[in-house]
Amino acid sequence: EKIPTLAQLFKLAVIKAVEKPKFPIDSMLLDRISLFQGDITQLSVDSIVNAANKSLLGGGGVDGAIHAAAGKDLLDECRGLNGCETGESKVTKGYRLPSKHIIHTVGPIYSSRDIETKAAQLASCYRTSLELAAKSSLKHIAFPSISTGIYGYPIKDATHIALNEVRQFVATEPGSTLERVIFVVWSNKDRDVYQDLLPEYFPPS
Ligand code: AR6
Repeated sequence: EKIPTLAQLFKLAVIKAVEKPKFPIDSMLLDRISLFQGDITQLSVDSIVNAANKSLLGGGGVDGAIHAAAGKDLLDECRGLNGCETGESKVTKGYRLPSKHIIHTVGPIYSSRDIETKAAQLASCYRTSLELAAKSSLKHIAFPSISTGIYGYPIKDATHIALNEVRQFVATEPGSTLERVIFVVWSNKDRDVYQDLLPEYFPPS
């Protein structure tokens, strides 16, 4: 099966998710990587990642948006998961979201002390989410910028970690079902950071 181009994928996603797209779509692509600016809850893909907290029972930011869009059944399933450690990930169904699954991961709360531990935990969020998606035979995974909102991780540092982990995974798991990894940014500032750093990790061929 031919992998759709980025433009095709997002045209599809937007058409499926909303009648009239209300946000600009800014994307770039190298074979299996996309950058998407907009609301992650509007995407129609195999899995989206939730930047959750250890309780997995909802919160603000993207977590709040995902729970609001997915509905109460998501909270019910999350209650049965017994929380999640920092750097770990757990999967649920997508319920009322256009996407089929949600991979809940718990990023570190940033502090300038013990940066190495925070960096390892953030890398682990990306790695365990990718592993879970592959293990669940999912074709797409869409990541928000984990820990860079309420949890305060500096966007540039976090983006280096995100891109590095995804590159490692994509490069070393050729047999995985994952066809596409989508980085989702909300703000223009975060989009600019990703656009600057993406070519370092995924150089155009
Ligand atoms: N779509 C895409 N990205 C979004 C959306 C959205 N709908 N909403 C926000 N973002 P944050 P964290 C971006 O704070 O830093 C919750 O209370 C946002 O601009 O959601 O990991 C949890 O329960 C930022 O770039 O997650 C935890 O307690 C990124 O998503 C805590 O926040 C992540 O920001 C987790 O904090």
